[in-house]
Amino acid sequence: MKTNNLGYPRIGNNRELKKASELYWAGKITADELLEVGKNIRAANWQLQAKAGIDLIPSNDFSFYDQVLDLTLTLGVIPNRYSEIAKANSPLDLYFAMARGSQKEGQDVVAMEMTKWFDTNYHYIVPEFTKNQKFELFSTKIIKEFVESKKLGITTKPVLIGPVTYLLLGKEKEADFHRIDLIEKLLPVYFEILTALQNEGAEYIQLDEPFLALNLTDKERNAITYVYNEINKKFPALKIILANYFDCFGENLETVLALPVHTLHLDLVRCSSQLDDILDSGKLAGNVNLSLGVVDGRNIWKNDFKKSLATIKKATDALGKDRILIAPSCSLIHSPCDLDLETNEATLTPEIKQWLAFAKQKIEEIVLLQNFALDEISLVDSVSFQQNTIANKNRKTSKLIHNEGVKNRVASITTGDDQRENTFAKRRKSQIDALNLPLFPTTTIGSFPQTAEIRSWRAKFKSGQLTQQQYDDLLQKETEETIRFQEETGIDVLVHGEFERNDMVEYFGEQLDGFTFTKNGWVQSYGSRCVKPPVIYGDVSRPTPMTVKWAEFAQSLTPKWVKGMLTGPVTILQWSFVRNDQPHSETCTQIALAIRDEVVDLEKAGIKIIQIDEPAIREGLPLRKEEWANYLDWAIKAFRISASGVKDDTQIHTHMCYSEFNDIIQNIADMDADVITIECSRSQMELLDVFADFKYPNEIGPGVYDIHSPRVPSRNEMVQLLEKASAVVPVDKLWVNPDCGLKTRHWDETKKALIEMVAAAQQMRVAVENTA
Ligand code: THG
Ligand code: ZN
Repeated sequence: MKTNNLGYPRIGNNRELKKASELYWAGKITADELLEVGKNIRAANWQLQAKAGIDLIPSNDFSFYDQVLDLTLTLGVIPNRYSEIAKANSPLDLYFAMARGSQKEGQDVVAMEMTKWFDTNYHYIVPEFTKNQKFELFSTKIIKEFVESKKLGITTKPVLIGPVTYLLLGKEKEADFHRIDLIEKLLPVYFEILTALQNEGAEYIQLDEPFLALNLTDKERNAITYVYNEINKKFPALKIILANYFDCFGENLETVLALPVHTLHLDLVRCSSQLDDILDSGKLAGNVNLSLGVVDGRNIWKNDFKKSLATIKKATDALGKDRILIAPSCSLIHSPCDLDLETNEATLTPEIKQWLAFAKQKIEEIVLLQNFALDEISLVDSVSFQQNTIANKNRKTSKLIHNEGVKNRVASITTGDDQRENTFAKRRKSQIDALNLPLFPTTTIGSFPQTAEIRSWRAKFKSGQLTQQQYDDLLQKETEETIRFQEETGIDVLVHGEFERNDMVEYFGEQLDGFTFTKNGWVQSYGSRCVKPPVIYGDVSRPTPMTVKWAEFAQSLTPKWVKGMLTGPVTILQWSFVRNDQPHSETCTQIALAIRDEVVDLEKAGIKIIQIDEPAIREGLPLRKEEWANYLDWAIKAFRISASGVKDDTQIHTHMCYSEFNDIIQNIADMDADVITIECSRSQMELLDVFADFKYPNEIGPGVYDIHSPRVPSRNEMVQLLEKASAVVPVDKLWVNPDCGLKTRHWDETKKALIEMVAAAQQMRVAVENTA
């Protein structure tokens, strides 16, 4: 029996990688200094796992930006628009230009698209394929990192995304072909990589194929069979671990069971029935091992040893101990680094802390489970086992968790609670009269730059160096300046800027009962950007209004409309660590009621336009289609409950990013928001076609520029995008806004871009008036 880890967080215990990357991009440290930070993190991670007793320690799980982009560079899948940059720069700078775009003289190029990694809050850079796509071994990162680990005396298990999943993660940039057809051209480069690794002494290779958790076409499934048979033919001695995670194999199981691989990894957290399915099928070949993903890689709850040991026993009874590996359910990049760093008992009480495990603790759990399963430590004598049993029992019975008032309110929701009083057509008339907005109304998604200065105020306030009054004064000044900037720029619907907020989910979590939060529980979201998800441990309620004070203050400064800004229930749920002792639907409904109260309070305070962001609705969609209807039913209902307490002439907006809407457009329409703003610019308004084809009934603001890149767009680019949009959406239903919030941008870029954006909207108004 071996212990097997699938991936370890690469951001560093104190976000060293984030800090170094951002310094490098700002020109403040050299490439060598950045590379050194990466090397130190890798060494620390390998050594931690080796010391803990992990047998199969991953390498190539490190990345300076994203593991999919790493593979894109490895395979030489470099879109043509970067060819000048490739000639003139180091591979590292080429890599960052692909991730972030570039605005250097003569190298003005947009970034590659970014999208959600399955149903997580991690984002990857989308590979772009052409019909005659060539593949070549362009970067040898994976081989170098393997050699680097060997030099430290640790023979690691290189990890890479499998060829089928790699192709499916990408998109076609030309018509008339499907990317899966590239498989035969792609495979030889994988062979080159495997050959090099084998020559360097690699014994195990982990190939991640999480697309096996999705509904595949026959062609895609056949590609799996083809790939793993070819690999086995060429590399009979390599021990291939085929990793699937985030859901069951489903109807792909039969295909998977016929594959000549060394080990299958199962996510038994997301799909607890998988082990029985495999054992009962009797179709597992006698030489295939199982890696049991029993420790949740995506949540922060302590493992339940009793339960895991029962699962492990079932597997060892059937297959023998030698054929079993103990593992986390998926890579630990979705977990924060180390619970030991949470030393502030005021934020995370000892009672709650005893229920939790972060990446380092999960590694320890995996080794303990192995020891228990091998009878190397007797359960009765083990303090760790006793503590684990007690912690899990305490959590079930804790008074912190249950609130009868909340449970009763959820139980008494009736039909009508999730419906606005009148139809959109009726509401629209009232809103046109009440709001008096021009054609192509301009707005932003909510946040304005969170400068280092603002973050430093918050840090000082939290550590007691600033009083509440001093902190509020600083924030008020910043808010007022932002209102003035928007007025001067001619934006129609203003926002207050969200300077009081750390993160759009964390901020609400901090104010809601049933939530707690960490000091250092960072998880990578994309590139250098991290989030610190709140922990939902109990029944959720809103003790007092959360945003009304700031919305009211901002509205008092200006005669223009100021939008109230809230995060929706599904997104709060999706971007938190959620309790696993009741259905997500129940928790989500509790949050929806809290947000509903806030919406009603904003309306009472005179706020006429209220945005309830739901960027995570799409990512929460189950991976397997069979489960979609149930999810969409409760998720859409939760949004509607949050939005339906207001009068006709209060305008409800929502916002979504990186979403593929094709398959859920009906459900998005069912949300019945008066206005939806969506990410659109990186895909050149491609996304909007779905809304157009569907004849989406309500108003839409397709993002006209990409805020994830520091590049400032030109007025013309935005006019062109708006013209594209006008061709498919009635002009009186179009809004003009950036793709997303501006909190990651600097003020100079933001100002330039918004001035251009307003000019673009004005140009569109003139054009429409001239044709009228
Ligand atoms: N919050 C949360 N999840 C998200 C987003 C968010 N997922 C999708 C999308 N937005 C991802 N984008 C971002 C954008 C900015 C940041 C994180 C994710 C960000 N993080 C700060 C950083 O890394 O410097 C840290 C935040 C802080 O200082 O409090 O800016 O918006 N939950
Ligand atoms: Zn967004």
